[in-house]
Amino acid sequence: MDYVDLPTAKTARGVRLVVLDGVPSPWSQAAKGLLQLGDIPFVCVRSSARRPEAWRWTGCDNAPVAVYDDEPPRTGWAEILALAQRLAPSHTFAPREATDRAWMWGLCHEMMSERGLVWCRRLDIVHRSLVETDTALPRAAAQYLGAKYGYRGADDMVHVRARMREQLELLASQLERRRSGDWTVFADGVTAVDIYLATALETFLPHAREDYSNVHPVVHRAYVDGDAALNRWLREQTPLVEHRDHVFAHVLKLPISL
Ligand SMILES: N[C@@H](CCC(=O)N[C@@H](CS)C(=O)NCC(=O)O)C(=O)O
Repeated sequence: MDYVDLPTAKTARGVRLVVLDGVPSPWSQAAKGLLQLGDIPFVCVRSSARRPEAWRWTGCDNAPVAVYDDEPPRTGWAEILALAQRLAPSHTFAPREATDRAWMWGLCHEMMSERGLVWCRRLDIVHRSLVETDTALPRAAAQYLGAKYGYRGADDMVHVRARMREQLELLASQLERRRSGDWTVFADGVTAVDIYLATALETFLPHAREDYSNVHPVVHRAYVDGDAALNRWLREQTPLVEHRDHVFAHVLKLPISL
């Protein structure tokens, strides 16, 4: 996977993926993982609120965004996954059996969509940074993310955190019940849910600091910081942790790429 500057990306063909600069955001990391999984050639362009030139190109003020040839930019995780499916039809990004497939899309939605697991985790980090601890994100960054992604204060956080716990329990129980006979969630091999799940868990139980050599220590610490009881429970969820390690061994690779 190559990182290119914006003028190079604009004149290239194929998939250009605008990704978040400096932060291993689960949306951007998963989009790269899906394209790698399908052996789809692509280049990445870094972007952020401090480097918004690529956002002006895509017309979307966040990342990832996938631009394929002259087609309209794809700005949502589900659209990006559908593009990967189209460009690598021989790879099974979603189970072949319809009930499993519907279930997989549902699990992905519970992680990636608005108020999905990683959205809730972002609000959790914002709340921790603004109200509960001085070791998370700098105040200005937390205020920016909070205003942009629907932070509504302490009362709402009770619901957000309950939902986050419920979503983690759902994913853990899905792994317990899996029938694949292998480490993947479904019997069809590595599907999109495996990639999303590993990148989501990384925001709660990140790999060691050495594996985050490209990442600002503040971001790693924000991922490490969390509710003590939830983190204790998560560390006991061996199938979740082992699943994440398999995905990194087979697809995503360490150190974290940015
Ligand atoms: N619509 C996107 C949402 C992605 C998203 O929430 N991106 C955030 C990740 S933290 C982002 O780019 N944040 C940086 C910013 O808003 O400045 C998707 O579904 O892929």
